[in-house]
Amino acid sequence: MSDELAEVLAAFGVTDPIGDVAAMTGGHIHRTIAVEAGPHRLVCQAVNERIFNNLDACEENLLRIDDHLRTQDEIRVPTLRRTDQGRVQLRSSTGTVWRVADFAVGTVAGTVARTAAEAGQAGFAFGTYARVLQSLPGGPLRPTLPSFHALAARVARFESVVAADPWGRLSESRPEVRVARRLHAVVVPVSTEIATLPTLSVHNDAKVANLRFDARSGEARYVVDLDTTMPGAVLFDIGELLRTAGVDAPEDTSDLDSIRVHMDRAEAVIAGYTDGARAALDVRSQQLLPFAGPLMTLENATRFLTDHLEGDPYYAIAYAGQNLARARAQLRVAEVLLDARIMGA
Ligand code: GN1
Ligand code: MG
Repeated sequence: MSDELAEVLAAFGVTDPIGDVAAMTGGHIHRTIAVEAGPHRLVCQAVNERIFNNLDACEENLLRIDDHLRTQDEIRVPTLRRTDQGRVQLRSSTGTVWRVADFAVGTVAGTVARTAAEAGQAGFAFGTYARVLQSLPGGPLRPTLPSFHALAARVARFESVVAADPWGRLSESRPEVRVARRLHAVVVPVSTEIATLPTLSVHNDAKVANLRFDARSGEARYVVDLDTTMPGAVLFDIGELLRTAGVDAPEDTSDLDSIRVHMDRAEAVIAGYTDGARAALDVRSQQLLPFAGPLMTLENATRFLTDHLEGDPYYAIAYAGQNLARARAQLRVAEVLLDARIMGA
């Protein structure tokens, strides 16, 4: 591993001796490590190619986003190191694809929002990101994960896994399957309407954990995890923000009674987002807004439950049953967000 790291860092122009190496555990998909090398503090990411199997689309999008965001200073993204060939992804001699970025010194990772101010910051950051990307030269970004937020297709897949029950985990998951189906009946029809809204370049994974906050001021300064930035509806990002900033329970909490919507934070998310985007929502998005949080949350819950039933091939887990715990908690979050009928202030 350290030989591989040295090889990768050298290709990205860092030849100093490697010091501390520590795992960064926030994400569920890639393997990410913080590395010190001489004066450099770096974030090295081993790309999960099973999931991101269109590396060309990722490469092209990341280069375009990086080039464009460097022309302004309203919102930052981690500076990606480039090889001599100008690439941001490199396959090591052992076959893993790596990216290397400079660590955002003076910032801390987000988790969930704990105050309305923090929720507003999170909304503002992702709204600003979407607005700045509207002037991206060269046409729309490429879809890196096609049909990423197509709930109906996710539900079809879920039902086929329930029918096959390949790991014999259905019997322990029956209550969750029942709740998921009840929510699917309500939310899938709305999701097909949301799918007809205008698309622009949005983040598509706009959870608070994909932001980095200034350690002193609390300002949301960096948007991270850019590989799903591609055409999508603004409501995808607002919905994901409501899931993670309107509710403050950990994603896999077993304390379901602690899950409730903080309306002040939910309203701050929406106000922050539209401020950052410098645009009010269009009429149809405004009408569908109460479903944005339930849609994104139910999509996540359905994916977690599918993954549990399939033997956890997709999301990294820290303990047996974590995907079922995530599904159970997120189903409750979807219910409370649906009941809250969030319309914005
Ligand atoms: C994954 O990579 P990470 O942890 O930021 C997932 C999102 C889910 C999220 C749930 C490419 O995001 O879609 O909403 O977990 N990313 C991908 O926390 O599937
Ligand atoms: Mg992430």
